[in-house]
Amino acid sequence: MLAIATPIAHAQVAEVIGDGIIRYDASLEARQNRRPSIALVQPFTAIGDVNPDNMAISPEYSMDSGSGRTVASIDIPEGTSLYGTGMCAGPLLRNGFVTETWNLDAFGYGLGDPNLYTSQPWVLGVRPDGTAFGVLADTTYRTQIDLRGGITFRAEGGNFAVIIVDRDSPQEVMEGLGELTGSIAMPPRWAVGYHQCRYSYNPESRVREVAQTFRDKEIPADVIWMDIDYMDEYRVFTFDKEQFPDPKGLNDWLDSIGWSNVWMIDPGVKDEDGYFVSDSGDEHDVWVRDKDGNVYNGEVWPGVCVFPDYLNRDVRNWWAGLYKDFMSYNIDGVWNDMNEPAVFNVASKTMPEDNVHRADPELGGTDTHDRYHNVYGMQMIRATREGVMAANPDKRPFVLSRANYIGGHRYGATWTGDNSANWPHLEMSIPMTLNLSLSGQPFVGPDIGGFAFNGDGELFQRWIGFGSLFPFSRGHTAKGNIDKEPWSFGPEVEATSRRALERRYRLMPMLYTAFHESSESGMPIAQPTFFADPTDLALRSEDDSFLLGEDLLVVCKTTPEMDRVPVLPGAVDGVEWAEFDFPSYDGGRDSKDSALPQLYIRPGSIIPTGPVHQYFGDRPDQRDELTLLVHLDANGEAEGDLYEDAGEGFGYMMGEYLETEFVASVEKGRVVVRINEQDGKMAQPDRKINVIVVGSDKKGRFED
Ligand code: NBV
Repeated sequence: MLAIATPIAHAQVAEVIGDGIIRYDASLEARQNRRPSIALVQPFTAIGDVNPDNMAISPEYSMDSGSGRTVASIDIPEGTSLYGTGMCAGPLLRNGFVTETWNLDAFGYGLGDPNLYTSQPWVLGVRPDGTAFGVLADTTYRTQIDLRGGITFRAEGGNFAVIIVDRDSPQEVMEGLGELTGSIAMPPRWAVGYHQCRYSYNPESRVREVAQTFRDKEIPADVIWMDIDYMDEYRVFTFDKEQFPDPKGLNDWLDSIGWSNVWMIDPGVKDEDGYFVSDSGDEHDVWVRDKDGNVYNGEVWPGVCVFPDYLNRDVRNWWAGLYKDFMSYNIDGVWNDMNEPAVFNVASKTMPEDNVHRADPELGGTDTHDRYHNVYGMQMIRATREGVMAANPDKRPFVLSRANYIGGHRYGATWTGDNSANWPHLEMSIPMTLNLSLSGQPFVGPDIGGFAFNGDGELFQRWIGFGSLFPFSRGHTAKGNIDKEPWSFGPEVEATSRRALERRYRLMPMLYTAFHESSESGMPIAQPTFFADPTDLALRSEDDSFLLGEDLLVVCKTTPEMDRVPVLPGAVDGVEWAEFDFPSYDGGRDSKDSALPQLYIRPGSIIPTGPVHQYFGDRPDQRDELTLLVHLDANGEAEGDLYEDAGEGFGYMMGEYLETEFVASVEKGRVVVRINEQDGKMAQPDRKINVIVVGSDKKGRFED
């Protein structure tokens, strides 16, 4: 049928809700009846009115009579580059693509699939002059994002607000998104380390074997993961008595050799009398119901299941309460999988859209699944996080979620789901990580090595080479596949993997500082290369490199032949970005390795680095040594920040941290680094501070 768009001419209304942030509604009536936002940190009230006709970037609302969807079209200046749109399998630059928000168990996904595991109805636009804007379609309903000419959102569920952030740079727009949707909490420091997973490490002797091998081989890693097979026949919050007879003993032992642990919990609860989660859920009336008011049943791993209605506060409290006992097994972190929610043996792969959620009034009140589908996973991890925090009030929570919605970064990290062990997926994992970062989820990364299929050693070493520098860095693989630990492909791949992970751990001071920066401002941790110079059009579609924080450029090799030439940011006032690698460190072995990405440092920056360590806490004083990498700008100056705290607990919220700004200048032909400013109550450690000058043969030193 021909779709006819009927314009709602000039009826739209606009209000200022922040600095350079305007919220539009289709009409005054639409504004008055606007549904509560689940994306935003708070409802935001108007701080001023504007005339939408005068705005450079504004939506035109219409109705698509064919599909019944509400349409918001945004004209964009010619030459604007578009990014974001959440989790999308394909290149960084999103112009010309059409995607849809509808969380899906997308095992085996591939290039160009319209919808994957998470929903972020947000587009970042960068104009040719480097100024930028972001557009949020503030709806949880299924929404098509059409970037074939301008930006068009076509949403089910009637009217929705469009929020536009218009600022001078893409970085400032990302800060605007942070103001709107909040930022991540500081994770425990162990979660910023490397994670090792597989589906599954079982029985527990295998967990011990893998964990011990990392330590024996001195390959840095912090976290080992227990996938679904630890459970008693997939019943959540239980343990298989034969394979995992003593989970607390296992976790205690892991602790003793420096490992943190993460255990999986799915939303599908086996519908079974006598099983405590099922019985307790029945008693508290927590399950999602079908259109006729009966408890909804769907099949997942344990067989016929019931599903908690996380949209409801009482249900979230009930779910959170389940973590009290669970966490007492000395569990550190929780992985919520299958929370789109995935349902087996149905064409939709999820629950019926006319199922009913008894949502809190603040979330929108009782309504059907089509409205709440995209936030089911987000509300699940919200409840999980609350439970984990209540069980361990002195520890920072770590939760990983497969499904999510824009704003869900407030509750947990996300990964890019069930990718495949092949070159196109390796390549895609960079732009996927970046577009999710640009959609407000900074704590993100792919399954390193690829989940589905085996792949070979070459693929693995290339992937861990740069995957070790993603904000969330985890190796994983599916059941039935070959082993994919760093040593599984022989000594050469093992050596490359060790070097890759040693780099991550050496860069930890700057990586942790980037997490802090993100937690303050919403700034992505992995940033697209064009952030180095948003006016340089040549960088706009660079897929093979990324920035870690602002100052470190990671240039990856994503084809088997290593034959692609990436576009690098140009010189800054005549000074090039300087290539750097850590000097040899173990008996003369050089860390230079052609499978590893090249690292470049921005002119004018100071990057704090530390010694190689095997895990968080393996040195008596983690902050006992600091090496500052200095690359001077054209004026012979450089600066950089370092954020430090205990890496655990909430003391940092009470000022127990140390933020240091270093500055470098040239004095009598030598580079001298000094502390310019310091903030926080944490004592300055008594440590040696080395200075390495990069891109010049000048010598450098630190002076108090
Ligand atoms: O729990 C098993 C897997 C898990 O390893 C993977 O990471 C998730 O994305 N899970 C999906 C369910 C089965 C996948 C075939």
